[in-house]
Amino acid sequence: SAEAAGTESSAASGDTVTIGFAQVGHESDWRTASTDSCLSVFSADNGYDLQFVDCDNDSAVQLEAVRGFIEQDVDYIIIDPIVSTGWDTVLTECEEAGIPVIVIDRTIDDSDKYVSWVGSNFKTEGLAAGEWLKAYTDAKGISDVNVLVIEGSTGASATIGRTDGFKEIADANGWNILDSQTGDFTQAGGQEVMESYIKSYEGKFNVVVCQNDNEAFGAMDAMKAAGISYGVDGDVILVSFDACTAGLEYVMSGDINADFECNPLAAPFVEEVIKRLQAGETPEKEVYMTEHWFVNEDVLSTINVNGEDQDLTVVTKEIV
Ligand code: GYE
Repeated sequence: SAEAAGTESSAASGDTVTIGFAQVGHESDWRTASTDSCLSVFSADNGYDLQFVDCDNDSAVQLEAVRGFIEQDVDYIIIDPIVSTGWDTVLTECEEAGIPVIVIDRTIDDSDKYVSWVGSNFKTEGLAAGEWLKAYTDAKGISDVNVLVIEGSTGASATIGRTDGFKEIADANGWNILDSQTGDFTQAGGQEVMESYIKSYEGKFNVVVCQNDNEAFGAMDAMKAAGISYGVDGDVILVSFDACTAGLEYVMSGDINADFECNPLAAPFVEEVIKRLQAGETPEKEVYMTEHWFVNEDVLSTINVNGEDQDLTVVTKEIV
């Protein structure tokens, strides 16, 4: 396009910076927050021309979007990789075109042909959920721990990390993971998986771990419909990840026992990376964002994760 043709000199001279962003999709509240953050930081008012593509959780669409950005000769490409593999070829194409790639949120396993990654440590989130559950069940005198896991989208590094971290603690403590199936990070997926779990395991489980809040909302609907109580006053301990606003409200009401935050607001950090590149500097290869862990009950104030004591934030009154 005419606009794209002018980008090389305009970026250098401080005029409009053109960015292509290949977003995962629109599956969750977390995703909406991530998209909103990018749209507001990389706005026309701030001097950006943002080409935004919602890839609808389809890896083929995402690769095509990146190739489209190369064709438009954008100044920078931002990718939130739906899956962690299959990236080396297209990232080589970006490199050959001289377009710096910034990866956000989910990670890439099979290539390091990007300048920076900004996101969270998903394995630490999974470990934290496990350490919290260990301390909580100990404190409550629950020795028989029977867990159902509702996983995120298959092949996503967020799913892989949360699964690995939690499983490490589960194995170390001899917990019984009855089943672990994908709910695709959606509310409908969480509900569907929970409905089928209830058919197979009713009366046999006392913990449900959902790998994001939207799945937890769906799981709550399924348990409610089946007359199964959950949360701080219920029979089933409910653990979630993301800590989006609605998730925290459920922590506050006691429906979700513990929620492990994943920060969706990467865009300001990405802008820093871009500013450094614009200035001819080398940005950090990895940027980790700060996160908190939220619980309803004051049973524990800290948990030890990766050898360090970390605070838990108790949410019993409006803090969101
Ligand atoms: O947890 C989930 C979203 O990649 C960390 O994707 C992200 C995950 C997030 O759909 O809600």
